[in-house]
Amino acid sequence: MLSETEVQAHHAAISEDGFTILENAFEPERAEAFAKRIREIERDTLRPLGPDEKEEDSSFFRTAGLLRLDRLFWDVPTDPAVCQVLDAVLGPDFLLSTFSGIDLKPSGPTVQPLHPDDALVGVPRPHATPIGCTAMWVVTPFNEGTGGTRVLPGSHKEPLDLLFSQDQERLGQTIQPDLQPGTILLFDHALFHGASDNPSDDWRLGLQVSYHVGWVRPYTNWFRSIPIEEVRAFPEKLRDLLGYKTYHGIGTANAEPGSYRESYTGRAARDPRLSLE
Ligand SMILES: O=C(O)CCC(=O)C(=O)O
Repeated sequence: MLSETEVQAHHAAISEDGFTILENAFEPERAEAFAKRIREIERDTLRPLGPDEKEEDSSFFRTAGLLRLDRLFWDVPTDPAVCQVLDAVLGPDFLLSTFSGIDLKPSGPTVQPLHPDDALVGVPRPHATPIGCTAMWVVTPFNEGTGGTRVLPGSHKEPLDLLFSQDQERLGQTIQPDLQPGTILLFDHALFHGASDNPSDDWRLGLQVSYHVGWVRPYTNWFRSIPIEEVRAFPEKLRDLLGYKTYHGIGTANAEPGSYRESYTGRAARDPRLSLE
């Protein structure tokens, strides 16, 4: 647990810089256990390449469905220190938005463009209050030599246009913190950030744990209140309204747990609708 002073310091850093770093947030032994288990899942579940797909088309393996795949991951989203800071930043009853492993391939020019995680949230920047935060759990070393996450301090308060501008001076202020396994990088979704090239010979693994404010939700929880057997009989448009569809292709419609390839240059095609088979 963090002291009240520590919570306030992390909250102030997120407000001011858009991110904070929780050092020694989890034991190196846990990092090793996460790495071992994710690599096993990758080996056992990685989706085969499609007919027109090449291995080099992908930048990393994403492992989704961790909560169903192993109890080992159950106490990741509920980490007490992260939740203390999120209570302060996002307010009560924040929700888990997504949770997956990101295993960046070695020796690859895979640089991911800087981006905010809430680009499709249709409210003006800077947001009056943060809408979501991502906790990046550092499982293997993150630094310039391994493709560690880059962040542009203070960019959560700047317009989206900055990303498309030629303002090399401002964009050049992007930093790539040197983070040891056991560290958590916690940032406002509005912050410009991104993975980087991984010039090393090793895979770079992080757990991406993303949350959003509690008020981003339908008033009625349709997934709980209407059994899936009944949803199957509904017309497609009605199912879409209940949430069985992505938003502009964003959001994982396919809830299948396991590992799949993703590319930073061309996002892997996702089903716009959840299969109700
Ligand atoms: O893997 C990273 O370092 C960052 C990943 C990221 O920002 C994303 O997938 O949106």
